Amino acid sequence: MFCFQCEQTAGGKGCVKTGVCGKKPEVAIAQDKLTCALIGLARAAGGKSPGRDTAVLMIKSLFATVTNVNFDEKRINELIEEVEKEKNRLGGAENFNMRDLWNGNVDIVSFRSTLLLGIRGMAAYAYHAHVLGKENEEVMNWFFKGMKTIGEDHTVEEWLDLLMEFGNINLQCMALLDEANTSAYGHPVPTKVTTNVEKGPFIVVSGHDLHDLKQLLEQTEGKGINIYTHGEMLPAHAYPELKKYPHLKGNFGTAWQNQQKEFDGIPGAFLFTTNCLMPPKASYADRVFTTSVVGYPGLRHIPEGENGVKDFTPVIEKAIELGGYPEDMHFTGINGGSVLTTGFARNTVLSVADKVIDAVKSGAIRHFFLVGGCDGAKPGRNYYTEFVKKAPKDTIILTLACGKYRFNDLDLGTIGGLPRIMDMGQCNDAYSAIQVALDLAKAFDCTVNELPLTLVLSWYEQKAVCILLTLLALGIKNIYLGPSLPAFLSSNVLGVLVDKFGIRPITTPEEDLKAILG
Ligand code: FSO
Ligand code: SF4
Repeated sequence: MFCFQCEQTAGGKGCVKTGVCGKKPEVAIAQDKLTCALIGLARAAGGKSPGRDTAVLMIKSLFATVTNVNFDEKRINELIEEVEKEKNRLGGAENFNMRDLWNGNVDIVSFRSTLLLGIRGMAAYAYHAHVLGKENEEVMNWFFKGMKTIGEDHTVEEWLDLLMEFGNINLQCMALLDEANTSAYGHPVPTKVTTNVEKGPFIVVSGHDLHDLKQLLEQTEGKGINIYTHGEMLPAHAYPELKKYPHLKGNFGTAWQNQQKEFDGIPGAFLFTTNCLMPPKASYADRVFTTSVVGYPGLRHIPEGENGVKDFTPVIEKAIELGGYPEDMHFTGINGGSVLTTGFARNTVLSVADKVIDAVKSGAIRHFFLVGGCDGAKPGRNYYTEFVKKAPKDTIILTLACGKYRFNDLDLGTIGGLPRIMDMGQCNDAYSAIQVALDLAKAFDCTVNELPLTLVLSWYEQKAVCILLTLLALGIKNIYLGPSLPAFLSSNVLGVLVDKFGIRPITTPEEDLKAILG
């Protein structure tokens, strides 16, 4: 096997014996085979979507190769079979040669991998939008164009153009998902979320799929079962159409990499709607359920029925059987706080834009930091906690995705009524952050690069790759990136990104703050 798609890849180079994430070699090989078959499918389709069902198969299959999503060889093989069948229906084409996927000229492999991994990330977002009934032809077409092009030769300039074109398409895809989420559940509003768990049966919902959460909330209504969010599901509490359910009680646990410790011995059921699933320990595997593209051998899977309707009865029965805690339990975030605030998506922030602009003009707000991205297990990720703690009192921290669990239980006070930490949502809500930055730039009559704003990003998996490419396509410069740089960037490709965009690896919070604030 060979896999270097995520930040925790073995030795910072590549997983070759088995995945650090728990992915077995046979699964990695099946995922490569699936990828090569998808290139074949894109070829057979002539580099554009031949229709809705084929496009959904494309995005579902790509999503199944994202880190911590599907560990089930059988399910990957089923997808390969479906893809082959569809490819032949379209007249057939050669698959990409598996040997060439990660081998060859290092710079070409680097460009190819960067585009492929970005496409995998975007597939997750397109899939979430699709389950809410939102699809965009241009985005769907680009999956086929992108996958076809991955199997072809290009010059360095062409690869760079493709990456920028992809970044712009991913912006459209994130816009689509934003529209899907807000039209289904309303615009997020600032919401305080407890980390405590009440007595009685409960279900913890993880991942990014709001539609699954909504269905579960409906099916548990009035049954005496409480629902808690986990990880990237936290921002769900802020959507009016989800927060209206009184049994959506709070948030359980911290970021994904702590699940094996935090789930151990818990008397509740767990539902994984998307990444990030870790191999479950025997002590709690009986209460973990997967749905959608998520899979793990031996875990119970909730399939999709007619029109996307799911029957969560097995999860509900498990929660009732386990019974929950006999009394209310007190839990905290990693800094000891027990209240998390979320819901500062674009609508909320832009509704107080005048206040923000005045505060910047008067000097009350000196700088904004977007400290966002994924969390992970490496000790170096403490940088982000320290960075936020050490950021001067006249600065605001915008955040999104699961990296915020490093600091979202801190109370850093307010500036002119605005909280100093504002959680904009999930990783896909990078779209919200982009809209806020673009609007502020308009108000100040400057470019985003001229705003008193610095992006300090943490990456882990492929959704972070597609977001980064979108930021670069928008011309955003001088992004700080950590905790380590992607193994799939060769030194030449990295050199190009550094020259063109001023991307810089994080150093220490003190040094970086000094460099940014002068
Ligand atoms: Fe985290 Fe996992 Fe949202 Fe990622 S849960 S690491 S960027 O999948 O997707 O933030
Ligand atoms: Fe290794 Fe990451 Fe690939 Fe898992 S997803 S096999 S940890 S590089």
